[in-house]
Amino acid sequence: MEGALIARDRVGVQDFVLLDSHTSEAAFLNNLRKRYQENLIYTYIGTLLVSVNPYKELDIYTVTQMQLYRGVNFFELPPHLYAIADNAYRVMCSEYNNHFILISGESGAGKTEASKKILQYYAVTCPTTEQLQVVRDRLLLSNPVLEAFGNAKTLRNDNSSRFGKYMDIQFDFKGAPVGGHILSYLIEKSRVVHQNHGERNFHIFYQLLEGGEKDLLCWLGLERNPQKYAYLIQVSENLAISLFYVWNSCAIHNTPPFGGNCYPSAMFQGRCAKVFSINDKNDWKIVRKAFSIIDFTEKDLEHLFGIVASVLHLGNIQFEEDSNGHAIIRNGTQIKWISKVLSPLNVDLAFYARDAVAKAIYGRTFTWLVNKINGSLANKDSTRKTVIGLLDIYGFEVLDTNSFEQFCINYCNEKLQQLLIEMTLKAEQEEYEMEGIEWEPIPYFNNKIICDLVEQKHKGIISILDEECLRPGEATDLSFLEKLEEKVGDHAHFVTRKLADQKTRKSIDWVDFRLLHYAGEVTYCAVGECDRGAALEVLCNSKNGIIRDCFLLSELDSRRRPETVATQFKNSLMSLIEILMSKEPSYIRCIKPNENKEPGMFDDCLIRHQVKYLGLMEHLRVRRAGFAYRRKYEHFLQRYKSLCPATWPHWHGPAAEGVERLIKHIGYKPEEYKLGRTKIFIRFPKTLFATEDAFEIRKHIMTLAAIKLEACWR
Ligand code: AD9
Ligand code: MG
Repeated sequence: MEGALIARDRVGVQDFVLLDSHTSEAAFLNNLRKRYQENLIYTYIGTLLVSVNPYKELDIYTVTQMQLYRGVNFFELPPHLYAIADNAYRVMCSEYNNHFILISGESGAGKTEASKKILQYYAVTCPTTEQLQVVRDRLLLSNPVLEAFGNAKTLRNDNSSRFGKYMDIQFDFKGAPVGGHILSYLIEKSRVVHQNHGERNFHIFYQLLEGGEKDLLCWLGLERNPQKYAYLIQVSENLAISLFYVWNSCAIHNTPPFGGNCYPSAMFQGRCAKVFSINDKNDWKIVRKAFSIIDFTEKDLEHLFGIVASVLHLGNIQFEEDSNGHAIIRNGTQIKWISKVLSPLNVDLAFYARDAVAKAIYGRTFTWLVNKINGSLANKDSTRKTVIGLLDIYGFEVLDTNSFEQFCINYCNEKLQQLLIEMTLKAEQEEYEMEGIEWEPIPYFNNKIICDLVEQKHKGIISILDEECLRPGEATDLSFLEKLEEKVGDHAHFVTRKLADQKTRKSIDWVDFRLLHYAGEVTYCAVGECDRGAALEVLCNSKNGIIRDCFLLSELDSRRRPETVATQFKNSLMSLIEILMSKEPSYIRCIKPNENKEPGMFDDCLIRHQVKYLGLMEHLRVRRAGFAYRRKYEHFLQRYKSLCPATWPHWHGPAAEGVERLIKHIGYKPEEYKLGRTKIFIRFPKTLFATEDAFEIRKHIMTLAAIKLEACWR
């Protein structure tokens, strides 16, 4: 990790490493609060950026500000996202390697805003040509489209990402952005058919109804009023299935996965079509424009909006019982295929299957959308490119009712916390050991134990879930819970509700279990999810091109046993971690200052909790106790060799010896550095700054000399 920092702020310190007092939590919070109250929302811990959501527009994201940070070592200016972005970019250009910026923090902490601001920074400051403007615009405009389909108002965040996103920005050898690629992770499909009170469905539904042109709505058979659509507002009659394993299993079974269990009765939808902070009408215009730039054809859009409308229509289908106990459609016969497909079911199951179809359609359409955007961002030329990846995932969340999706979201956050620990705390300490540098180990909480609890082969929760899915018809909520108890019951981070509510439990409580996550305790309950069901065949034969692409006939082959949802998610996270591990990291840790989305309000208790679980104190201790910078001998020598006559222009011996000569010549004091096996370790930022300044002056002199020489020759 390289870079350089110095305290230049008037308020507190801009790098926690420079706090005078010992590294107490109180001092840490004081500094964060003092700065936050002055609208200084960014502070460093070494090269890691801590950001506190201001919940108001600040004047620090202008083009002038961007230009200010461009090409400047980040110690020279107040801490900023742009400094992190610029540092990654500069190292990428000079060392020609790949980078990623991991943005983490809980729901509403400011991750998505940060990632958009970084993308804008690259769009404005990187070199470009007229031809490349198109790529730049597409990169930027992929955001409103994906947000329309993948974000929603939740209680915690009016624009909450309900999918995980990793975006690679590809740069050519001149440092111009020439393409991109997006990986998306598990969109929260259950939101399509159900939202908690005070929350909304995905933005696109409201945008289409509010902003959609009259003709378009007419063609889609939609009315403008969201209150008309069951999936957007009303008390739904759909079912919550108590089987935990159902979450996962239905990707592999074609039968509705229950029988004889008890269901909670009505579930309440969001009931909040209008949100003060959201202008659906305006957002619709932005999304429409974005579609045209990202190169969607009219046919694509026709199909896409057709799907959005179908989901709304689907939600309005009501069933009633005929004399045989079979479901028949109550309100109209216009969607005959639905009744044909669903009528062998009883009414409860028909509602369930209806919702399952709606979720499956939406989920797969989202994947189609990402692929389509990727097609338009793809760079076809085969010259080598370097990338900067931006990771913005859904933040850790604890809701009143936490289902499979929260389980996946929180597991994903555990994995990223683990990555950060591996790449910083653990890696840092191991590096000292490997390099033979004396070091007093700093204790820290390693959440690997929780990741293992979830993902370990044969023994982890996902494996147990999968096993249950192999026993359709036999597995029940109880058997699943008993399996969990048997296999992970005495794990320190696992508690079942059975133990907690011994007396009061009803059978439905039995599916509750609690995980003690790194960021807090979460009780998970089960809500069913059926991906497929009997309607699959109809969907495979649909006239809508997108639907046909999304539901392939080959899926009807019953010999194929696709992976369960949880296993798919686990595998996609594993490959994400692999992608990240192969790149140079930068970290942004976002903090949510209060639960009310209120500007200026610094809730000590809430922030202390985040500082704790994000491991910021441990990070600071490791940073303070250790060496601020380290560099491979070869790289250090290559960069600074012009500062010493013995190493300039070439040093022929081992790089380590060259570095020793070099630092002796420029006067490093013994307490300022240590020499490891392969790297030089520099304790204080100021030592590196001085060297960097000397290098800049030297470079300047050499350039002038070269110009003079050239003039003489002419
Ligand atoms: V979630 O896990 O997707 O639910 P995020 O992504 O961490 O969450 P988001 O970036 O969406 O949170 O920020 C939430 C809201 O805080 C935004 O909609 C803005 O209103 C507000 N916000 C966040 N960062 C900034 C900022 N730098 N300046 C001004 C901000 N407002
Ligand atoms: Mg977000």
